[in-house]
Formats: sequence, structure tokens, C-alpha cells
Amino acid sequence: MDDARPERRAAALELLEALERGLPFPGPPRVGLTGAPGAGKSTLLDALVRTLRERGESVGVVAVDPSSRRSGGALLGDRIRLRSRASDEGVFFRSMAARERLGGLAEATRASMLVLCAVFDRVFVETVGVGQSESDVSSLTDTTVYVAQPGAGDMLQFMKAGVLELPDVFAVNKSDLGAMAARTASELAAGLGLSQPGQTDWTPPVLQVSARDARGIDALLDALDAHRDHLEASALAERRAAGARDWALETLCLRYGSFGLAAIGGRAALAERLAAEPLPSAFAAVRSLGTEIEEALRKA
Ligand SMILES: Nc1nc2c(ncn2[C@@H]2O[C@H](COP(=O)(O)OP(=O)(O)O)[C@@H](O)[C@H]2O)c(=O)[nH]1
Ligand SMILES: [Mg+2]
Repeated sequence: MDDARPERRAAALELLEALERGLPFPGPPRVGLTGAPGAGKSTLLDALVRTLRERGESVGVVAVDPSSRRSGGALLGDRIRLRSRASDEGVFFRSMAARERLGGLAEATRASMLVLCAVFDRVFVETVGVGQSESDVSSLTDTTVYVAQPGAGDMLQFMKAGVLELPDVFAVNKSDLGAMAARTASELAAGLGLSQPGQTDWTPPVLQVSARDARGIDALLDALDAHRDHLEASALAERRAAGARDWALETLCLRYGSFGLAAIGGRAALAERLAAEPLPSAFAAVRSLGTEIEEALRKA
């Protein structure tokens, strides 16, 4: 996917389609970590990976950081972490800086995630922000964790207003900093109890963790497992399908713009078409609908 030559790209996309169709269901848990820059997502991932490795699980990680610069093949902030794991075959770390692949980020992220799902026991995707087209993680994963900082209760307003999708688990990080973390956690829990339009039978737990001191990591992993158990097979399949549709729609929108989408009836019509048929591969859908859009644009 990183190779820009058209024929290489087409071949890669075909492989990804085959992979997407062939992956066993349900496969490894797909977990997204999201939250503001600096909240401690990468540090928390590091702690999660260490604990999982101690338990004998292999882990794949895709980290997307739009703000980071690349240095020596890795994002600056991830260099040290990468070095410490260089000799462990049970962990694979892929980091991507958004600026380098405008428009193709969503594709590269999904591609990496699927490849890792074929190989590892558990897969994590780290991104900044939920419900923002380029870095949206909820369409890729089964379980979304929002990593919050002490004092940052702000995003709850957006979630209540429906701007951001409600995460499945909240982790208030940096609880080593003291009382502020506990206060943020109780504010969040209270806020969540107040109103949730479209409420399901899952109430997102609010956990206090310290990535720095590796505190609360087992409880967080328990919460991830609980959410995965909560999604029984049919709900998980439906969530994956909805994610694939959202992803395909967003990817087409990024690639062709609203002008391109209008050529085949507009975004809403496209969403309806995606929903009408089963979607064995989101990559296949993007390929065939993309061809259709290009033909319509040529005729126009
Ligand atoms: N005190 C404290 N600092 C932390 C903790 N977790 C991360 N940090 C620090 O917060 C900063 C941002 O961490 P990072 O993992 O890069 O955040 P990300 O941008 O969300 O991936 C770094 O300086 C970390 O050392 C924690 O649990 N406690
Ligand atoms: Mg990070």
C-alpha cells in the first residue's frame, strides 16, 4: 500500500481483498485507543503490550499520529519503544504519520490492521480522535477505548451532543498525578449516567489507570475482554459490517470528494447501496464503486 505505482497498488489491493474475505471470524480482538495528543495512549499501549506478552499473547499495533514527524522509519515518540522490542517476535509495531499519505491514510491503516489480524492474537490501533474522518478508529475496531487525561472532561459534551461516537471503555490515565484523576473519572461516570441517546445494554466502564506506573492494566484488559464477550457473535458481525460500510464510504469520499460522489447519486445514495448488500470486503467495495465513479465522471 505504500508503493504508489499503479500496477503495484492494484496488486496489493487484490491481495487485501482476498485477505479480508479469508480472515477467520471472529479472529483476534480488534481494539482501538483514541484520545487527545499527550493523553498517554502510546505509553498505555506499551504497558498493555508488556502485560500481554507476559501472558504469552502476541500483539500487533498500528499507531497513527497525524502530528508526528518521522525519523529513521519510526515516529519520533515511538523510537525508544520500538528499540526495546526489536528482538521480540511476538510484537509488531507499525507507525504512520498522517501527513505523509493524505487521503490514503484510512486505507493504509485498515490494510495494516487486517494483515496484523492474520498473524497476532490481539490487535490494537492507536489514533487521535473519534468520529473524525481521517483518524476515525471506531470503524476499524470491535472495542474503542477513550484515553482521557485528568481534568479533561470536555469531550463528554461532544459525545452527548452526538458529535463523537460513544467509546466502549474510558481509561482516565495518569492517575499517579493524584486526586484530579479520581475527580475526572467520577465526573465522566456521572455524565455518562445522565443521558445516552440510542443507549444499548452496555454501559461504558470508567477506569483509572497509570500507564507510567503500569497500574490498572489488568483491570483495563478485563474490561476489554468483557466488552468483547458482551458483543456475542451476531452483534460482533454486525459491528464489523457497519464499520466496513462506514470505512468504505469515508474512503470513497476522501478519494473522490463530494463532487465525485454526486456523480453516482451522492453520499446518502451511496450509503444506501453499501447497506443493501453484504460486504465481504470493504476494499472490494471501494474498488468497484471507485471504478463506477470514475466512469461516471468521464461521461459527465
Ligand atoms: N505522570 C504520567 N505521565 C504519563 C502517563 N502516561 C503517559 N505519560 C506522559 O504523557 C506524555 C504523552 O504520552 P504519550 O504516550 O506519547 O501520549 P499520546 O500522544 O496519547 O500517545 C509523555 O510525556 C508520557 O511520559 C502516566 O500514566 N502518568
Ligand atoms: Mg501516541
